[in-house]
Amino acid sequence: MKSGFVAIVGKPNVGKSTLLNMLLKEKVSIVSHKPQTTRFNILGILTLDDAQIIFIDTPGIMRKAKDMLDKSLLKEAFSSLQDADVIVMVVEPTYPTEEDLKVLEAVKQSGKPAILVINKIDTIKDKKELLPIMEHYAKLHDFKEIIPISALYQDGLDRLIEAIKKYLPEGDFYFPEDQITDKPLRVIVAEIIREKIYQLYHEEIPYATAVHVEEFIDPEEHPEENRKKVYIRAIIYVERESQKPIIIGEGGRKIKQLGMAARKDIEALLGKPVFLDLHVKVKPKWRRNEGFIRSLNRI
Ligand SMILES: Nc1nc2c(ncn2[C@@H]2O[C@H](COP(=O)(O)OP(=O)(O)OP(=O)(O)O)[C@@H](O)[C@H]2O)c(=O)[nH]1
Ligand SMILES: [Mg+2]
Repeated sequence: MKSGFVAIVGKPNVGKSTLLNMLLKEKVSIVSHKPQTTRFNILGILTLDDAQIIFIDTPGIMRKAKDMLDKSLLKEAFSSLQDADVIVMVVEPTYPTEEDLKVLEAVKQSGKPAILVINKIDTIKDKKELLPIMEHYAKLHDFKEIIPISALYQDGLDRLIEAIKKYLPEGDFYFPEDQITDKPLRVIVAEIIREKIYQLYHEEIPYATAVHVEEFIDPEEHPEENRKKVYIRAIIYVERESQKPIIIGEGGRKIKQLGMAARKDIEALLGKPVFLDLHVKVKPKWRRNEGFIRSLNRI
């Protein structure tokens, strides 16, 4: 038996979370077209016949931290390298940017076996363009393997899994075979709401928003509550009073749209009808508040 931890690292928006979901064939990590979607490390556990691969999806490593939230994202991403047995560094099919080089520096320093994944190859017409990029990366670091993939179109994923297995240590499974993530349901639900915020709102709003699930009552576990649906009360935190009406929208239309989109996904996840009760609160300068940031993924 082989088992171990595999950190998926890279600059923001390269497709780390997409890759995790596609490898697991389950959605455990949220995805958006905007950078800096993932805010904390999330485990995705893939149990095979002969191996358990525990992926760590991480926040994108950005060039410079502007506030406490950025610092916390970087801290999470770098800490995954300490925990990893194998590193999967994800890049786009281009020559390295400054951010890619910053990621590479951390990979080098970790001293761990690393596989380079060149993602989004569906976006390049002539696959020959990949060769000089692969050669360039091969000169920068002694990667165990360099594997071109398209996470979105599930191209090259089997090859990646086989490569990871080669470098995993021998050992017993860490998690029960049916467990797919370390995050409690409440955190996943808060993340689904945040994903819809990234999809529905623009500019600063997604970045100024945090979501916390305050109550989660499943009638199957609490028959005394006399409810028909799962009751979920979630707070959407914004930084300024002026952001509240933007979240709510004219006549409450925008938050209704948000609630409907999030509820659909949460119901699919739980397989039960849900009553989603959304509230908006102002938490001034929460992005500078370390304690608050930390509390968000520890419900
Ligand atoms: N064309 C194409 N797009 C992809 C592929 N993989 C991911 N994407 C897109 O890239 C964008 C970012 O994907 P994410 O998975 O959120 O990226 P991430 O690296 O987790 O981003 P952060 O969490 O912000 O660091 C989304 O719009 C994805 O649909 C791919 O193989 N091909
Ligand atoms: Mg992500």
